[in-house]
Amino acid sequence: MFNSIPEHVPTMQYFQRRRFIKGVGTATIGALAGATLPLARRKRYGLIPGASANEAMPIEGKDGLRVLNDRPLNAETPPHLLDDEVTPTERHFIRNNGIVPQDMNPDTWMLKIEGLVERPMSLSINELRTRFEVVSHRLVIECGGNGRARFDPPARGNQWTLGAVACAEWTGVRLVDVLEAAGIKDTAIYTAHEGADLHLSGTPGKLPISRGVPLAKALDSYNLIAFEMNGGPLHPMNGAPLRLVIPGWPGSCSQKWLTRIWLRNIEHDGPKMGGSSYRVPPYPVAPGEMVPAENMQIIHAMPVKSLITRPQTGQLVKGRKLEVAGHAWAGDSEVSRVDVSMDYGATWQPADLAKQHNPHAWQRFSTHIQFPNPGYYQVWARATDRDGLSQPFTAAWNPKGYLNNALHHISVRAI
Ligand SMILES: Nc1nc2c(c(=O)[nH]1)N[C@H]1C(S)=C(S)[C@@H](COP(=O)(O)O)O[C@H]1N2
Ligand SMILES: [Mo]
Repeated sequence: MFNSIPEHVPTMQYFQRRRFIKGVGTATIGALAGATLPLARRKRYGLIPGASANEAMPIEGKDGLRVLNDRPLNAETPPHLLDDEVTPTERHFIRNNGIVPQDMNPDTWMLKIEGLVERPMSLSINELRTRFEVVSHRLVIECGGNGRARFDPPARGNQWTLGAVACAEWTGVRLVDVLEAAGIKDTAIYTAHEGADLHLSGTPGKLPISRGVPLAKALDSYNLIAFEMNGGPLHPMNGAPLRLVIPGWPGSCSQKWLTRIWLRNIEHDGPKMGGSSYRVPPYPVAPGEMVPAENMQIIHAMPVKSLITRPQTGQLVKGRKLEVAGHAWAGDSEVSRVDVSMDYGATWQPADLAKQHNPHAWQRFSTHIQFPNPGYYQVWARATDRDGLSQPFTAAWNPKGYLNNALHHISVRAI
């Protein structure tokens, strides 16, 4: 049995009222044509019914996302639509592992804080708002599998290219404040996160994903229990009405539809914590090499990376001068420089790089390029973090295709 999108989930009109939608006609067609999806299924996963194949397959409240999979719904944002410093809600990617919950009512939503705490708590969203300081931060969420499509031999899973990343402004309370109010016991070493979505099998009580982080990471004051996204409600597909945002680490740590956090005295062993999920070999392996699951290690911070968001690849450049811009980010660290090349890395020129708006926000880079001759060029960008680590030309292959932070480039023709 699958759940349908319930009545009280914010509707299309709701998003239009809030100007979250720029018009469904501007959305691009995904890998799947709208016509190939049965109506009931489209509705169930938040896709707008009635979209014809030659128009688009828009997702309610989203604009221009490319759908990779509709069950569960997974959709990424093309780089040129990620040009904003703060990613608009309608352009925040979607990565679902299970069946989205039926009930997303913020008035009745409860969050439990349990496990190795002195005072277990059960809190409504209103209690979170009134008992704790409410803060807003711009925070990067990037799926650990972003870039998977570029691995050879291919790795199984959603074939994300570049767009499973976003930096929205999230509002909520600090995870650390809530944990401290509950009283962290000395024996606690790891968090465990649970949400209200259901395993794809539909088995009651079976979770599709439940991840956690070591206590030291959980205490980072930029982790939020968030109830607002860009000053509005969370999009239903981004975890409404309550989610964790654990920036800098794989997006999977940021539990959506958050119902329970419990503290444990072991590394959390929930679904997608073991085997090859969000884990990589601790030593270099050859492309395609078998790695025993017990050798794999949990991914911690995401590596330094950049994305060119302006211009869109394929641009015709008149006058041979081009402004190139984008964002760079570096897990728990900070980006200290971005360089750009138009000759396949033979020479590099430094780009202007903005300071972090707050820790864990991505940083804007921009520069002007002067092409010496008319012709075809690839423009490459390379970010370096404050420890001197740069993006590689090729990311190390690993069985599930995680952590692909290889250099991004666009192609242009100068005339
Ligand atoms: N409850 C729940 N939380 C979840 C997921 C999920 O399937 N269920 N997916 C995770 C993964 S793998 C990622 S990358 C992020 C994506 O967040 P987004 O869909 O808001 O972009 O949510 C994480 N939180
Ligand atoms: Mo993810």
